[in-house]
Amino acid sequence: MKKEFLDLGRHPIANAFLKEGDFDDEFLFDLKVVFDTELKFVSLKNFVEPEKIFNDDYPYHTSNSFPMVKHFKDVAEMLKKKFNPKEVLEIGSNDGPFITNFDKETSVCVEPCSNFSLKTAHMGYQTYNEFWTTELSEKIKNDGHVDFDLIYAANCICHIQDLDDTFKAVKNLLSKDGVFVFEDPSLLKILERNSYDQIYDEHPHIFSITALDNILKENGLIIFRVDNLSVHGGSNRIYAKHPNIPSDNIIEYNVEENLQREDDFGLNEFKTYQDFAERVEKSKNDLIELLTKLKDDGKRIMSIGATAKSTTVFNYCGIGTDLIELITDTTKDKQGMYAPGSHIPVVSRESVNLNDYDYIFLGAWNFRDVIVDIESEFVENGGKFITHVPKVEIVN
Ligand code: JHZ
Repeated sequence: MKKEFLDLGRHPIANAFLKEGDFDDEFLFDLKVVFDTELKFVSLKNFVEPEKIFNDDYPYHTSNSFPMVKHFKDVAEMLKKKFNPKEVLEIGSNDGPFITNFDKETSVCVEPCSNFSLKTAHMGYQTYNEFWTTELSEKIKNDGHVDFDLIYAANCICHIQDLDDTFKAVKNLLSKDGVFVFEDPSLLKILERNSYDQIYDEHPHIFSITALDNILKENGLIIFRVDNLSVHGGSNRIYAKHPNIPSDNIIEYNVEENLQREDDFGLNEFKTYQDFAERVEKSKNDLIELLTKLKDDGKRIMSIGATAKSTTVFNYCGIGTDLIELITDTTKDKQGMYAPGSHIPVVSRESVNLNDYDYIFLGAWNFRDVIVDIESEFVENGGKFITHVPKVEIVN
């Protein structure tokens, strides 16, 4: 049974940046969140058609979140060492920061956004410009790729609505003792840190290990290891395989530890989600109060990082140019555009003199240390940052 616990109001597509003339035609939907009391699973109540989100204009280039390039290089090295995979498949390869660490001849990419699939194809990787489905897995098989020793996906599986089909497709292409490794934001971390801004159209599901354990088992795969990661404000890397492989039947203790930690926090209880909803509302009120007060005191506020997350914050809190004048972002495809829903202009970092501003809201709070470090001159000149995670506060 699915029970609703959070209503964040009307929202646009989190990465659908707009040109000025397009404001009136903006697509909006009700962003509500439900808890499945049987599978212990958190999902959006209303899914948005994937083609509306992941298309040729999709602007999130993983490589622009530049600390992530090192992250994916490190993951690739670790996986090579640990599993020595011969054939590798990446689902949701984006602009290639993971797959480029593997041989072109033995690697395959799947990527529905053609701006990215063309990129990895140009680099020489066989790339399927399609959504991940069992149908596609059959096609890949028919093309001669029978088995993959490593199937990897980062910030992608929680973007797919039909998880049964997703895991069936994985099972179809995973070699007998192959590993399926995927990382996505952690539900536990979101609840602990009150980072409700991980909730948006691109994330139809928000994963706990508990829910994944249930769903993967139902689809004939088992989790044998979990890594807790700090990226994206707290993510989990799940390692799954076919069950009953005699050569390696060990389920590492950290799976049980993670399940226990989630149970101890209350992830299996509906009340925990109701409490979270109350904290989310408080965060909204605190942020509006702080920004309004600063503005009334004549302060100027901008934001760094035109993130999907900040689309949720600005639309849920009703923040527009009255409170935040502009957003800088390193992504060329976002620059010169307007943020979804809030219509705050997005510009390049180079076009702004930060010293004209008193406060910077951290739209990319997950890169707080990197950004504060890069913008040390702003801090030396008395500028301050604002974050809302884990609570609304002025930092530095
Ligand atoms: P970042 C995206 O979410 C969408 P977002 C997606 N759904 C998902 O799951 C996660 O990623 C993983 C810019 N930037 O990574 C670059 C600066 O301007 O937090 C990016 O546009 N200056 C796939 O959008 C944005 O901020 C900087 O110094 O919430 C960061 O986006 C740095 C470091 C980044 O993901």
